[in-house]
Amino acid sequence: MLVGAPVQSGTNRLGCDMGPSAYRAAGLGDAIRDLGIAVEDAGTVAPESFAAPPHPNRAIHHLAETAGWTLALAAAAFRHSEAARPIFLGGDHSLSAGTVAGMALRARAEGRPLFLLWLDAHADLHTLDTTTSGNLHGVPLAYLTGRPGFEGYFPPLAAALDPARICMIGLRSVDPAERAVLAGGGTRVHDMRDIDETGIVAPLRDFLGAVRAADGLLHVSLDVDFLDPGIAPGVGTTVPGGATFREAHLIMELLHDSGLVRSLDLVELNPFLDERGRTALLMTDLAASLFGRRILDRPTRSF
Ligand code: NNH
Ligand code: MN
Ligand code: MN
Ligand code: MN
Repeated sequence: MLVGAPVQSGTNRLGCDMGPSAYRAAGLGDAIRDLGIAVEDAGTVAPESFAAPPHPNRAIHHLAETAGWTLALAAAAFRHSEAARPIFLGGDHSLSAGTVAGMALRARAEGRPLFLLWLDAHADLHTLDTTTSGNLHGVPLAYLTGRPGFEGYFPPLAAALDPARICMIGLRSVDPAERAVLAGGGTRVHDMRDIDETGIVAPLRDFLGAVRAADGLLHVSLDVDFLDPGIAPGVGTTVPGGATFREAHLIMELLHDSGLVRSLDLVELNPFLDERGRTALLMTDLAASLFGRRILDRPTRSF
């Protein structure tokens, strides 16, 4: 199920709202249909209205609008995950505050724990009080894990995520306030140095093993800037030293083989900054790998 989430309010680089159109133009629906999977397009979500008071942190912009998207996307994620595996076409990363909140409700309805794989150069762990950029694509994980300071400004969180059920891979730009939170432990954190040293397979296999052992439901949030800017230029926050083409595909292939993924965010694509659609096409191919496209048939390994 494709769900358009043209969220733009979480960043000041305009263009993310064109993301859903770019994925449709890149043929995402057909790429997955070609794998023998029925794909419906649920169209595009619209934000709810949300009355947020002005926040004392004057750097913050578009707070009420982002909170309204969070409300709408949580409902959409819950609804579209009942009988299908939704792919949320972003849209900047603030949209995950909504999609993951909705998936947490879905997990609770099924009596299973929600696990989250966060593929990103950034930790997105700022609170409304610590963000200095004021860009709310930098806060979804703080909101989702129930860190303080969101009350009254964002929709109340029905089910906060346990940090121990989050795995981050790809980090290479972490702000001091986020570093302090990560140092507190709990979350599985693999920065690019870890990946250089151990490769991508070992940490992912460990995490998938934990998801399987807990009979968990897995949501994957893929930020374009997880990828190296040399292969994925269509994003506002490029950071050198990102995942390679094969590292990214291998993650998707292993995720497919695990059979554990229930929902996927494709976030931060900025078609205005892309080169002839190559980033949209790469993200489309990565989604296809996650849904089962493979180079050769091989026995499925389980985790
Ligand atoms: N940490 C920075 C901020 O809060 C950058 C966040 N930007 C992202 N996150 N693209 O994935 O402004
Ligand atoms: Mn604006
Ligand atoms: Mn992000
Ligand atoms: Mn990022």
